[in-house]
Amino acid sequence: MRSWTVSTRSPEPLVASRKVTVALADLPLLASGKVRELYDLSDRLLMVASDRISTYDAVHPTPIPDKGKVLTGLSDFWFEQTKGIVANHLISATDGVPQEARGRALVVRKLKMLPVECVVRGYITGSGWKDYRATGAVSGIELPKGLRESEQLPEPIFTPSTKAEVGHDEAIDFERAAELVGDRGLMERVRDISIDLYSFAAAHARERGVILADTKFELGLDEDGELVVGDEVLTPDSSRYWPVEGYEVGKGQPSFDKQYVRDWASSSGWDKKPPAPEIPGDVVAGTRARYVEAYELIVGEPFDAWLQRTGAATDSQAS
Ligand code: PZK
Repeated sequence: MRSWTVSTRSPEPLVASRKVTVALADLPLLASGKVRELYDLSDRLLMVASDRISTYDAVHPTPIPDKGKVLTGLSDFWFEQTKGIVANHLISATDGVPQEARGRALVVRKLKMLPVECVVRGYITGSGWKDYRATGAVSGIELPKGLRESEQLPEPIFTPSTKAEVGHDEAIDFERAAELVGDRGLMERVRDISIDLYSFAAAHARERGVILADTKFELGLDEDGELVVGDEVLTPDSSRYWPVEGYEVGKGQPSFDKQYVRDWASSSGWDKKPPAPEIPGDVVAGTRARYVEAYELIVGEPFDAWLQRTGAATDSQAS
């Protein structure tokens, strides 16, 4: 009896490989959020960040040029910086990314996502401030009395929430999060990893003149059952970044990226209910500059380096 060895994975391709143009429009859309889309690449996913911006939970009809590329570049940077803390879902910002999406998209691994949002707060603000004022606690964690709005907490706290399909995520305590995940030991690891990620990023940001007030992670399990951080990480859309300059306890802080839009919106007469209005050109330009500034401060290189590295179309390629 002869036995045959059949190689299913030859070390070299039998024919020269060629670039296959994949159009975004031809990919199956797996999920879409207010400002991003997730496409199915069969064994992987393509996460695409748009230039859309939301304020007061409403998406404006006016895009902010390059916002999606800035957020994707920041996410890529943080994935690289934090891979020693926890594995992440990033595969590539180039291989498998369609030309039209270069710079604004990442090819990522498919995960089994945990059914909770992993929020970490280093400062008391937003819904955390609201809950603290009402109850003295956030997500079941009792906080010191007498905290003032935007004050730094004695240590970062893990304040999970549920993933709401529509409307706002609901704050839950650790025990409820453990129930939803179905494994208390796993949830303890998720909490500790989330706090480590926040602490690392907050220290990095603070050295560059930016306060990372809070952030939200989404973790999942890979095919080997290993914990992996997915989604976008430590972007201005998943985090509150405040400029150190002008930081003042006792009041709400201006957002690093969206404050021009919020200030303009507040003075525009808009009732802050959908539909959101068009944003004037000068406000768009100022906001784009803030996003690019955030990238350059945090990553420490020109934003153009990201565009070059990913083969993103530049103005000179416009047709
Ligand atoms: C996944 N979302 C949220 C919704 C988005 C993102 N690596 C992964 N594996 C499986 N599922 C997801 C991920 C990630 N990340 C993430 N929904 C599913 C979401 C809409 C648009 F870009």
